[in-house]
Amino acid sequence: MKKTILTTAAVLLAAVGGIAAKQIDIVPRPLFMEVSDSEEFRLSEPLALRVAVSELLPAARIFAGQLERIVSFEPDVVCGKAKKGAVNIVLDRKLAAEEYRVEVSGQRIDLTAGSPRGAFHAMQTLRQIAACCAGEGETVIPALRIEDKPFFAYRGMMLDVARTWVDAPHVKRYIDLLSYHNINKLHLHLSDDEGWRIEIRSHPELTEIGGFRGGDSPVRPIYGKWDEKYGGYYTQEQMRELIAYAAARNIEIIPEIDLPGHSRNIASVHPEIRCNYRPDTVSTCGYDYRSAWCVAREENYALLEDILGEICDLFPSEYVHVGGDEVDMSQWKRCPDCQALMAREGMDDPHRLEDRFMERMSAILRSHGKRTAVWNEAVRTGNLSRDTRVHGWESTRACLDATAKGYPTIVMPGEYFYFDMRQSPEEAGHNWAGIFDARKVYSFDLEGVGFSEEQRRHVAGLQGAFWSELYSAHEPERPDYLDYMLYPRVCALACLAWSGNGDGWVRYYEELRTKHYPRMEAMGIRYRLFPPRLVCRDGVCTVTADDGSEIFYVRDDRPGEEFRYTGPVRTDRPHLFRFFTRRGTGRSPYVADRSYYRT
Ligand code: TNX
Repeated sequence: MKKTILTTAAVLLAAVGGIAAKQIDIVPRPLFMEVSDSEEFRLSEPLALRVAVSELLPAARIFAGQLERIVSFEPDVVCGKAKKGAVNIVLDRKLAAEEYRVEVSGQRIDLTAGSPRGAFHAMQTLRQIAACCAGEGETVIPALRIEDKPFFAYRGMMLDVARTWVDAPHVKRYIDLLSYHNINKLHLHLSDDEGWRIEIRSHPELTEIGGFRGGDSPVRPIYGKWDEKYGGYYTQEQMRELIAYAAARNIEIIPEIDLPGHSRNIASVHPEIRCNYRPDTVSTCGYDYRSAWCVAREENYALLEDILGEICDLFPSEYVHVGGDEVDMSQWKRCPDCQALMAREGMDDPHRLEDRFMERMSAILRSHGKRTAVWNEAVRTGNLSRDTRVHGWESTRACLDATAKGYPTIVMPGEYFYFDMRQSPEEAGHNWAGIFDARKVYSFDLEGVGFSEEQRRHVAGLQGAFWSELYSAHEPERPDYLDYMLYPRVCALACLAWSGNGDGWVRYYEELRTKHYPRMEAMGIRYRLFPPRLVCRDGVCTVTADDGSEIFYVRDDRPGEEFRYTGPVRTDRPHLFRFFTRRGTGRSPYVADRSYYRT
């Protein structure tokens, strides 16, 4: 996880060509950076971004739009040979896929990358350089050389759009923000017990009915949405657009259809896919809560072929995720058909049924030219083929187990990377995997938690997750819930996955406060602040804010009133004090955090 930084990237420049000294800060810090004050390049009109191949056009156009906001004119984007006076973007296949170089001289700027994905990073680095060098008048960039590449090829985030519906414009914003953080995979959890979110043209009922719960839907209401029919879904057309939108920002969307458990939604629409027995529904007011596909029912595989066939055609990703988590096997134990199948095949454990089911999913995916990704439970027996990619979520132990068995593994244990967990005991969120903030995310160390060198070779990357059960419940009172849960935890994950945590927390925390907070504020991200720090001695507490901002408090004996904190408080008061900080931008005031602390 540690990486050598050859040269400090934050270089304080001497006055360049009469311009005041500027500091060039690239986040995350590149592997190598050298700045020279001998020459400079002016970003002045007219300016061309010259791309060597047309594949680079979409990302170059996005970059041109970003530059316009910095230099106040829009550069032309053209396809053609590198030239003097231009920003040239070329590919050099000798570099690794996401490896890139930025070279600025007095005559030209050259961005060189191993693939369009690397070129995207080169452009984003130049965007950051331009932003650092911008001021009154022309933007002047000193001669420099940067070499960079990421630590992990897979740097992901999972978003659960099944429990809480997140529409396409919001997913685009989510992609924009992730892309700024060099996250390159978006794992979309498209189906679960509570929702089916992707159109399947051969079975329109899956979304027309299963995309909505409550009201007259056969799918029960849940998660704060009790009184309304609630939901939505992406048409294939919309999803194609999202895929292209993400790809232009170097993000690959990896779809997940969660099987054979977590399937109550599709089972409510197609009850015949369930096991062959009548469940007792008296205690559940007539609702059939069974959530697993019957493994023995042959017709199920035709429906699954229809679904996965369309998913494979729609998504260009190499992998399709088919779930495999938290299967309630008691349904298979009660099913005469599943039992007969087990007896016929000499299986003594229902986990073999899951193996069987997953093997058939893999066969479908393979026939469509795809590879299989699953949650860690699916490889507990170790029977699935070793080209299956495992998402280790339950614990660090589960990730250790998957890598020990030789599976390529995405490391995302809940206790470090589940951003639906609460960030302090007083705040909103789940806590089954722990209570943690960005500091813990940043501290993750493969070696430190016990991965051997051999196991580390099987780690394909890191991923954070946001599960959305609580989102729909919190959304009405807190529309910024998603930002608040994700940021700055995503910043810490992104840093970890791109350049490691070798700097240590103290330095990274400084970077967060001085660089990421203002950046996120400018981007309109409603990030969480660390709660005020409370230091109590001899019954007197002093409170300080993470970013030096003002502190407010409420008292339980005077509800509805907010007070400005001005000095120490005594702990022997009969009241409960709750302290919080608040950040506002001039344009759009918002409360970034209301983390309560008791004295
Ligand atoms: C576990 S992670 C789940 C999800 C929940 C999540 C809540 C996984 C594969 N299953 O169904 O939403 O915990 O943190």
